[in-house]
Amino acid sequence: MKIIGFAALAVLIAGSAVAQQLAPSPTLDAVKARGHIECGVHLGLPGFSFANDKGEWSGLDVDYCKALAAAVLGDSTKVKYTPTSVQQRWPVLTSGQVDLLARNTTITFSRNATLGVNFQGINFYEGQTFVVRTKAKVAAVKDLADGTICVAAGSTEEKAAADWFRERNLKVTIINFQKNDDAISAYDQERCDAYTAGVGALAGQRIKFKDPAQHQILTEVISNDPQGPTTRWGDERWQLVVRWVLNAQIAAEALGVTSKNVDEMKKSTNAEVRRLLGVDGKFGDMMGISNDWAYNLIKQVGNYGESFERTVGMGSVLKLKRGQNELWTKGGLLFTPPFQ
Ligand SMILES: N[C@@H](CCC(=O)N[C@@H](CS)C(=O)NCC(=O)O)C(=O)O
Repeated sequence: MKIIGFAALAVLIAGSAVAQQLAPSPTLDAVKARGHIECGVHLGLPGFSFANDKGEWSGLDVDYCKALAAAVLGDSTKVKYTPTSVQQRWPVLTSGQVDLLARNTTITFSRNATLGVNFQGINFYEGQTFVVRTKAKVAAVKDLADGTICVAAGSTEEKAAADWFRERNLKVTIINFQKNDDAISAYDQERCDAYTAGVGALAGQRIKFKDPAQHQILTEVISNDPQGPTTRWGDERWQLVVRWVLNAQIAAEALGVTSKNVDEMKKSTNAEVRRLLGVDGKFGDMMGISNDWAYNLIKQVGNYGESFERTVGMGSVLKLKRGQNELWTKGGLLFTPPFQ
């Protein structure tokens, strides 16, 4: 009995030692070796991922890439941005050309099940709507029946618009464009009665119209489009890092940790704040990165709320309200699992 007891104990000890070994992560190794993150972003969507004329990228998704670089490499500037279209984004990710996508990408069942990609959380709750010409007197989506709608081919918006009109037995002509900018200019040249995209995306796209004042974004929303960082299948430890960097951005806001007070917060007595900032526990070690990972991203990029305000919120040209993208404690949907 005693011998079996010892044997069982030995197995247990060996088992826990194995559990503490880091699973291999070819992506994380490659990122560390090359010294920067390869981030797949949007072709150019103000507020989300947009390069100015100096080639400097900014936006909510770009901030996520920067946060990941700060967490993994200690420096938020160590990112190379690869613009990807609606169609190219999948092969660019699965071929290994980028380490992840952070570009207005909706989580859907069939993408998850068939494209070899995984979604690591939600950094923007988007909802689809339509932009129409003010002179057209379209008040509701149903008023577009018998009309023509321009949309980017291969987007969730293309499918959701078709579903919406079909379910209501309403006829509509949907024209899809391989290049989204062509869809926008076709609408702008009055070849379509409406252009459809997410509310947040449209707030950014609107800037591209010849005369933005002539257009109106409908308030009716026809879909839920949760979007977030996307990885390819395999390399679970890289997926872990991508997922928890997003969680850290959101948890920092929930815990009141900002880029301004993060040094002060290291003295906090709150157990979760202490673990998040690497004062207690070794959460970085568990992922194979520095224990300062979350401290670095908060210090250099800020928490989720700071990013939101600066890129798409009231401090930006888009002026989006937090809405669903607010913490659950303030009536929104943002929530993270505990840092425990
Ligand atoms: N949520 C959509 C977004 C797709 C998307 O990026 N659509 C448009 C509007 S925001 C776009 O600008 N595409 C850029 C392009 O490929 O030209 C999806 O995941 O399919």
